[in-house]
Amino acid sequence: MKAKSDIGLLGLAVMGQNLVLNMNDHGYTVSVFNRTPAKTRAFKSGPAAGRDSVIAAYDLEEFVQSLKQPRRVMLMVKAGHVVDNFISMLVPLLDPGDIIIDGGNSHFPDTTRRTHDLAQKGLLYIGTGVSGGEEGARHGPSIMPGGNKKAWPAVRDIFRSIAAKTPNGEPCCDWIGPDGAGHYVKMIHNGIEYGDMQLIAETYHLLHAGCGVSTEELGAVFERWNSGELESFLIEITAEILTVKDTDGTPLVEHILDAAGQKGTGKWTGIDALELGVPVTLIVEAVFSRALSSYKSERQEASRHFSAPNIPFSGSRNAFVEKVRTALYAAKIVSYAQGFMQISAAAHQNDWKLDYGSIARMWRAGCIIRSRFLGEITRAFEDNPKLKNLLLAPFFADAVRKAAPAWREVVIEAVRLGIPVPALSSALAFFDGYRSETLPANIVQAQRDYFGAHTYERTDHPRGEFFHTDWTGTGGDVSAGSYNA
Ligand code: 2AM
Repeated sequence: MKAKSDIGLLGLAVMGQNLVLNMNDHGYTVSVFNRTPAKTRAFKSGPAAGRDSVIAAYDLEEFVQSLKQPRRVMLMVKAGHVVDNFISMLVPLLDPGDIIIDGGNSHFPDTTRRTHDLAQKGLLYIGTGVSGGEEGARHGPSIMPGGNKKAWPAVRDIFRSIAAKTPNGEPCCDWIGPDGAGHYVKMIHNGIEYGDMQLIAETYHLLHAGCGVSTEELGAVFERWNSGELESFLIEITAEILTVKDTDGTPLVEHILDAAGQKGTGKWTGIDALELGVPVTLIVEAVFSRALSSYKSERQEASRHFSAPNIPFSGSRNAFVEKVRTALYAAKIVSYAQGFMQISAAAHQNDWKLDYGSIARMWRAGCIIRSRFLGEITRAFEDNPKLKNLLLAPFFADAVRKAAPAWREVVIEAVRLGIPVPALSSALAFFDGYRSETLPANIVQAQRDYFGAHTYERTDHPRGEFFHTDWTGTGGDVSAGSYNA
């Protein structure tokens, strides 16, 4: 067969199928292959029917041979060993300079390993985050590629043409960085998504269960919020979700069991944050909130032992709704500030040079966390590429300063009513910690030195000088080794 396809896509689950159709819509000839041939057949005669430039292959060698050189093979298969298996089957069929792209939800250390292993074999590897679900894949996802930069010129045009576009028309796809940087940024995206979802859920809970605002009214509230600074895909779909009725005419959400599932990218973000020592409290709270929700039967039992404080909400509901909106906005700023702190720490650790403004631009459209707010984040990093923390950017500093009083009131009210707001309140605790010149870590250091001779630094001596005290008069003056977390 004469090689004629611009790219080959391997893995025809719905994301893979939709990416093929999207690429084909943009003028690219695409070869397709799937482990189960029946799915390839069904795709070719179904969604891809009538598309001569979608070429079905039923043999891996035939698939590879159908591609123009340098060959571009994109894997859209289950993350984990399936990716490694396909890579090892592809390697003997490819030539030096050919490119393998993994567009699945791979864990970034795997992508780093594969990039290096394949470079040794003369092959170029890209691990790319693809976000936006089925709809995004079909009509414009956010694409976050990283790995071997030598491969970028060969895939740049395809990726940027199929990617979502910002309101200014810029593609939500650019080169992220080496190794697993693309999958890393996708992982943080998913972690932030957990945080955003949890924050929205908390505002719903507080206003509904705490203040008695009906689900229908809340649908209208979220719709209103979506026309302001909170404008985002997640607020938009929440507004819509709240209006959907069950067969009996009552809101469907009120019949959905309150036990949240998770696939693991939020957990990866949390584990990585702990490894790096970055206080990404909000994402971790969101992961733990899902975990706590899954203790449904135990919670039912506990609810019989402990009742909520019997203090009804008093005050103006409308005014409180606006305060909750403000609190949500402030907490969201903290969440993104934490997410970028984590990306920055990883960049430092791995020696990646990342463009934070460009990352925010890639999330501006196409993906689940797309929002108006991300445009401001891009602007903040463009105004000051050396920005230490998003919270210190004038725009966000000003926004948080203005929001803080309402945010505090909301958390106080939630605590008073007994409505859990772990993300809203931990974001506030983080903010108060971050803005405090003095924290009680002196006590922690004294305790560590007392029981373990871990030493401490002094406020009246230069950093790096360590002291040990014989606190009880009975210890020695030998100190233990220490490190700063
Ligand atoms: P399938 O259609 O043959 O199941 C998403 O699940 C994609 O990954 C599908 O294309 C699926 O192929 C593929 N996949 C999942 N597990 C696989 C495995 N163990 N080996 C090969 N392909 C697999």
